[in-house]
Amino acid sequence: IVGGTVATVESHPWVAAIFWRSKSKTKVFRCGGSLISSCWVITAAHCFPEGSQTRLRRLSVTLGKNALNESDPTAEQTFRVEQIFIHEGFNNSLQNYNNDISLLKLKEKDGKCTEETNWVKPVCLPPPLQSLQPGFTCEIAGYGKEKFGLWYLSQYLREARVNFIADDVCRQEEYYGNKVNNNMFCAARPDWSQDACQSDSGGPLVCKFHNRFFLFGIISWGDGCAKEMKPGVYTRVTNYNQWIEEKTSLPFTTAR
Ligand code: 4AZ
Repeated sequence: IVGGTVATVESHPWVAAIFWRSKSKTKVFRCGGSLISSCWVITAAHCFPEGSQTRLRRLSVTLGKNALNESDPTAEQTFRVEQIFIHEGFNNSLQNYNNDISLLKLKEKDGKCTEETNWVKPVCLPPPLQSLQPGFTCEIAGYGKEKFGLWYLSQYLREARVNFIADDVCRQEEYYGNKVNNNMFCAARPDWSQDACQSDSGGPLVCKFHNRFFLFGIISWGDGCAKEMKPGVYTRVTNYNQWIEEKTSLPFTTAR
């Protein structure tokens, strides 16, 4: 996160940290994610370049994490991954980030996955095709870089505010032209001071309605970070309600 502030996980209790156990047994941070129900975390597809060959036993997911390199047993809940679904339409050999969405099923421990606490709580999914007004302010959070090209990640969870940008604006040549399709949307600070950055990907863009947070975007890509006319690009979650229901067999979009 560029230009944001340190956040507590209590204010983003759905934030997931996805780790990969390297050959030398160290846990390497891979991506952010969001808890959408007790056993399911949603993230970006490009977090798994190995695709269907991803070795699940190397993955772990921690919820309730404030500091990336310290553990807090009171707040944190860590799980292995039982199943991974990478969107069938994701094909990054084209480097186009279309359908940049995936789901991780957490492996139960003693018959359950996450337990709701002050630090761990799922986010709501917005109704299908629910749109946002240009200029509407939402929040992003992650453990990613505070500046593009730095060699280290943030030590703490950080948050920033970005505004939804109209599709026709983001498709102008000076922005991203036809690189942005309907499965994506753009968001940025009007003064370009805050943005997601490297290793924030997979993490949440949430917007507040009627005092609840809804997951509208998954941090996906961008040209650099906090660069003028180069907004962050997010997976448009409202295009995927049916896909999510299909994979998780959970009804997310019935009346609430
Ligand atoms: C990345 O590499 C990345 N400024 C994520 C978001 C943005 C740029 C890069 C948006 O994970």
